[in-house]
Amino acid sequence: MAVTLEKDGSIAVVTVDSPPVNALSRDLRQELIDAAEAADADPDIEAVVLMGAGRAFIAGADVSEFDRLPEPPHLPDVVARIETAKKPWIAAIHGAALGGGMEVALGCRFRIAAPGTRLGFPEVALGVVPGAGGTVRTPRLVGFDKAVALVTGGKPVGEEEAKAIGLIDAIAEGDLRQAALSFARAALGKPMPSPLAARDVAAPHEGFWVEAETRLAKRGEGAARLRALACLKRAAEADFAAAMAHERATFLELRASDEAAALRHVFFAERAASRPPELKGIEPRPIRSAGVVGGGTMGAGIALALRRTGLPVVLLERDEAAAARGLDNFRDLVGGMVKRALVSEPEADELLAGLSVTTEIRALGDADLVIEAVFEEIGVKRDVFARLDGVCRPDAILATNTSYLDPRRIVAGLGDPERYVGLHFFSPAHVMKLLEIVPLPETAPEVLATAFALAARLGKVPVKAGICEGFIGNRILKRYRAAAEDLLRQGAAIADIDAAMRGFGFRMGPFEAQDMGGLDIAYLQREGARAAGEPVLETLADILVRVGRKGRKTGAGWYDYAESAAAPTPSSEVGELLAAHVGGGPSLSGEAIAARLVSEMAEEGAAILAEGIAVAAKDIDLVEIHGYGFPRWRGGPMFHASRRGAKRFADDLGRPPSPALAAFLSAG
Ligand code: T1G
Repeated sequence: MAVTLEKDGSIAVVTVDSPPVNALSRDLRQELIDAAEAADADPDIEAVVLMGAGRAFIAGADVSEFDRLPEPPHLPDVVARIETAKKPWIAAIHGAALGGGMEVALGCRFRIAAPGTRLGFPEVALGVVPGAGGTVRTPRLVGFDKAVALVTGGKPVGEEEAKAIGLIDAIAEGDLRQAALSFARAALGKPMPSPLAARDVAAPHEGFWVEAETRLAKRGEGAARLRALACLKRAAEADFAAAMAHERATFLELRASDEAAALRHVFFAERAASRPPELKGIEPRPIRSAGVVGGGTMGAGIALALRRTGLPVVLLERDEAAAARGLDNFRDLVGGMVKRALVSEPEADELLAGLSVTTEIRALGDADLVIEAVFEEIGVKRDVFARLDGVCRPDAILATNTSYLDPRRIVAGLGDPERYVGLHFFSPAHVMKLLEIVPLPETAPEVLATAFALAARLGKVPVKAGICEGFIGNRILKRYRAAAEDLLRQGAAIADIDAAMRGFGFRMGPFEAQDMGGLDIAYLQREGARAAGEPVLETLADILVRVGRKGRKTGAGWYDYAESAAAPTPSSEVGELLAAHVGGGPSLSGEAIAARLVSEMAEEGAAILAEGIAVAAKDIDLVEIHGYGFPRWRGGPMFHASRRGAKRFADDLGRPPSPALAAFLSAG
């Protein structure tokens, strides 16, 4: 039994206990209805307090049921049964009341929440809309302005804000159960508010919906947000029953959509990635202090990411001038967060107070973890680790932030190999969620477990990557860029390729992204490899860098960035520079361009999977979504490929897929 009913005097306490988060599975929905029947049938019961056991009140519908047809009792019926119960129900909320959990709470006559509770409607993040009255009851409680923000924004609110907007009636002081029992007893002595279904709602001002729709359309993140707005609009125009019917039809339609399937795929992939099965039961080491070597953009970003978790950080640079620059870099990043109101001034002061910048490596002697983020050159990195070995505690974990070098070469022949690990952050490191964790063959399991625990503490999405050039993300990026240049060679225009990828859902296309980051970074890597005797093909980007076209920072890259121009402009110089290399191939539509480039990414992903560099296809999807801007609502290149299926791949690629990709596609 996941739902129990016990009595405290004349108040029934109905407790939902379905670990891990009381998701509203079919059985749980039936047991809630049974509890409402039992409470109504018991003449001694005057009111019902509804609580959740464990970490959350109710986390929402059971998302794992969404790949199957909906089974009765359906959640709207459960909510209606609670709402029409003879005895008033009081939702006693802790942890989280999200989606269907919030909708159940809206079916209750009152809502009381404990401090630290998150309440809201994350459905749009799953590609659906609330499906059990969220878009119809919420405006009746908090008005349309707040309801639109809650439902289309998808971001939960805390108990203070929930109380302020009227989503809850009270914040529990002390023990939630006792507070709810007292609240229930007090409520019985007062006039009972009408159920939300019976309340009218004032329509919003003229122009409200157009403004909201314009704002949401700019986000361009799939269809769910705009469809949720349409449900709220219906709730303003139609009666309760008609609005509920519209909402339910929209929910059922979206629940079956590719976008919702993609977002569910990512939802579960993120959770699986944070808990690799091979680390189950392995205790991470405690991290109470950290060091970062290198105060450049990456090092300062990593230091800030660590500081934001409250860790004291020692930032080491080679000399006073570099140390001063490192501190300035850190200050600039913190200042940027203050400007964006992500941290307050006092928090900014605290972030700075916990950072000490030094040129003395022995200052790292007591750090539990040290992350190297110096210049991407093997000799420079080896020197850093040789020195760290001499001063750090034997149980300190030493990590390299290298983005494509082989960590084994960096630390070969140095100290205890079990303590090294690759932690590849993405710039800006205090913002980007992806963290590629690259174990060496000798990395100790608890060192790896500590890396994953650190990722969770940093709020990052960790993905374990094997060792190859570029690990997972940069290896696919290299393939993506080469494929984009191939399309150039075949005659496609730079601006058309970028537009096609923005149309697919990327914030930027491959060429504008290179201009943003700088063409010279990859160019230097290629030149380094060529100098080391590796057979590295000439790229079209090489031609541009050699004439100084390094991107935005030089005012010219794949595009021209004239001061006067409002936006980057296609460059005639680039046309001349590349004229000898681009031919008049068949022109491709935007869809065909996107299909081609995403397929090339998927083909590289299939090779990465076949080589064991990635443990699972879903990990590759997480890397692309959280590290490279692949649209989340497309699910990632591997998910997208598996949904497109093998038969369309020959067309997309313009050639038969590789054996690895064909094998991946046939595995289904
Ligand atoms: N359904 C199924 N499983 C879920 C789940 C859910 N809603 N939420 C979490 N899990 C699993 C998760 O996969 C993981 O499994 C474990 O629980 C712990 O999750 C009709 C249509 C509540 C804030 O979107 O935000 O209601 O990996 O690691 O960090 O209108 O879980 O252990 O096997 O995230 O403590 C709307 C999603 C659904 C909330 C807790 N609800 N969940 O965080 O644990 S749609 C949501 C969360 C809906 C209605 C609509 C978080 C949490 P495993 P976790 P956590």
